[in-house]
Amino acid sequence: MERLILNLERPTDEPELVAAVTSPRGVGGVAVIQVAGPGALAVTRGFLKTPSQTRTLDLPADQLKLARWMDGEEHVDDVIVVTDDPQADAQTVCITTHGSVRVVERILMSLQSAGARVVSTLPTETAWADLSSIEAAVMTHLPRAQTKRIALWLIRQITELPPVIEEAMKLLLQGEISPAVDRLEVLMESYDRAQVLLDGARVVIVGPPNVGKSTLANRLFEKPWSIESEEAGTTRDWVHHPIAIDGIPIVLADTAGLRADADSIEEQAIRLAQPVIRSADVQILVLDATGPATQVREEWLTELLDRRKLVVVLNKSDLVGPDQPKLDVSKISGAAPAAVSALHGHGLENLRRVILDALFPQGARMPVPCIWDADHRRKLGHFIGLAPGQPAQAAKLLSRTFLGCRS
Ligand SMILES: Nc1nc2c(ncn2[C@@H]2O[C@H](COP(=O)(O)OP(=O)(O)O)[C@@H](O)[C@H]2O)c(=O)[nH]1
Ligand SMILES: [Mg+2]
Repeated sequence: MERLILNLERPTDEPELVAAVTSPRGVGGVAVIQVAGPGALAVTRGFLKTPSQTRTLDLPADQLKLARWMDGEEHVDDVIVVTDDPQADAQTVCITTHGSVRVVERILMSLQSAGARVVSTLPTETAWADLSSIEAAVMTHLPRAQTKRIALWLIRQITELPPVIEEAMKLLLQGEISPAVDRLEVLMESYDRAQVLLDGARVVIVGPPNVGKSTLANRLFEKPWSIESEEAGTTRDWVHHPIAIDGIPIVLADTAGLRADADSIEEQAIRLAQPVIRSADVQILVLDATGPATQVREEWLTELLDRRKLVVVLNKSDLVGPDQPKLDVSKISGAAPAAVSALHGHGLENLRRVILDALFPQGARMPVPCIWDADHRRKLGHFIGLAPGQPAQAAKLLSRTFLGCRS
């Protein structure tokens, strides 16, 4: 069986034939695949027949055509195709298919077998030739937006980014290098935040067995996706799903309880979860509010958890009487723990706020203006390097990259 290989990196700067799904991921009624680069039209046409299958399809510029996607004898799907300029060396061909994951994958496999490299997003320079570079970068990354708020934030960059670039250019031309560089560096720093907003922040729930991690995860998932049980050691794999808090996309993962006397399957689950826990943007450590302070093991704090991204949750707070002493977690975290009852759904609004505060400890949550495109970041870094020695050249390149129309 042929396999679809998704390339996330661009190895060369040479123009090349690439294909990408440019509609949002997931199951939808339709999906859009774009093929761009040298020979895009010829390669795509090799798979297209007229609906009656009698001949290969004629594709004039900018005309939508209904066609049959044939891979050898296999009728994969009926699709709608449009291309920009059939006479150009490189074209962009847009294929609208049915949304089934299998149909999309099958068409990508056809294209891959004909020499196209399948990538996660089209390189900005091969797509959207009639748009400005900033508009093209918005269009390229828009399918990554998982919430309406993120889509609107990205679209706002079209109007908010040019004034800062213009201001930096003006400063450069006036010889005010340092303030110009400061402005550009603020943009550079916004890149990592933009990736978190576009891909979803990674938040993981950890803690000892039976403290209510899965019950809490299900509350935050708003679906019973993780098994809750009185029996310790029930969660034997890590379960993750996308959620949104205040329009911020998050991939939330529930993990197996951390304990030393786990059986072999559980032990594997704990081991598999470790990289997920370590690389998370926020770690929610769930503890049993009625349990002893010894439920937290010293080695988690030294080996697994990171105090800078830790949120401590005292669950089962419904079982703590008003006169009972509170579990002291001051040794684990400087911040006050969030008291919740996952079972009864208490304290969740506060917890959601605490999670966002931990995700974005400083600066604007959704920076405007910002840089989100890898190519823009690379070029901006280069221009910052040029600024002290060749400010006029840096200003010219800034203008060409960010302000001009590309065709
Ligand atoms: N009283 C009370 N029980 C809870 C709460 N959260 C979870 N539980 C119970 O604790 C047990 C273990 O829950 P589970 O979510 O499976 O814990 P996990 O092993 O940490 O994932 C189950 O019987 C839950 O119903 C809570 O807030 N209050
Ligand atoms: Mg569990």
